[in-house]
Amino acid sequence: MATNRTFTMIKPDAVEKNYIGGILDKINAAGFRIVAMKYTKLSKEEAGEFYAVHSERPFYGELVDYMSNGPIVAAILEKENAVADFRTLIGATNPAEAAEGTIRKLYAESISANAVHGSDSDENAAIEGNFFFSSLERF
Ligand code: IDP
Repeated sequence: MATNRTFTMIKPDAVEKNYIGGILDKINAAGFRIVAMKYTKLSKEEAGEFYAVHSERPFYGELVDYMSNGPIVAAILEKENAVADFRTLIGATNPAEAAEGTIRKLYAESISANAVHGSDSDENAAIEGNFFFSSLERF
């Protein structure tokens, strides 16, 4: 059964370009409620652990370097059908293929520096939210 929560990060490229406000605006306007949020920076080890599922992919090293290169915003979002609706809101992994009006179309610069993360399943949303937030930090 679908849960009503997903997990997102505003990635280092978007934080660097001062897109935090614009991206949060799109998230709220699409009907998501922010139930946990923090501004933080991943170490290389933490980024490697977060993306361990991709460790066999050819871009893993590049991804870990990029995600530990600068601060990020991590958040848990709530809305009915959160995982699927948020994937629609952010658009395709490659911004060149992302639909008009999606966050990646508006704010991403490349397939690797693609502005935002969005969980791809309810199970991963729970795992990823727990990676960043304790039960005391979500409302
Ligand atoms: P997703 O973030 O849209 O779910 P995934 O395939 O799960 O896409 O990949 C995770 C992340 O790895 C992407 O968001 C992107 O930052 C990076 N990535 C994916 N494919 C490539 C690639 O071909 N080259 C470089 N980085 C990539």
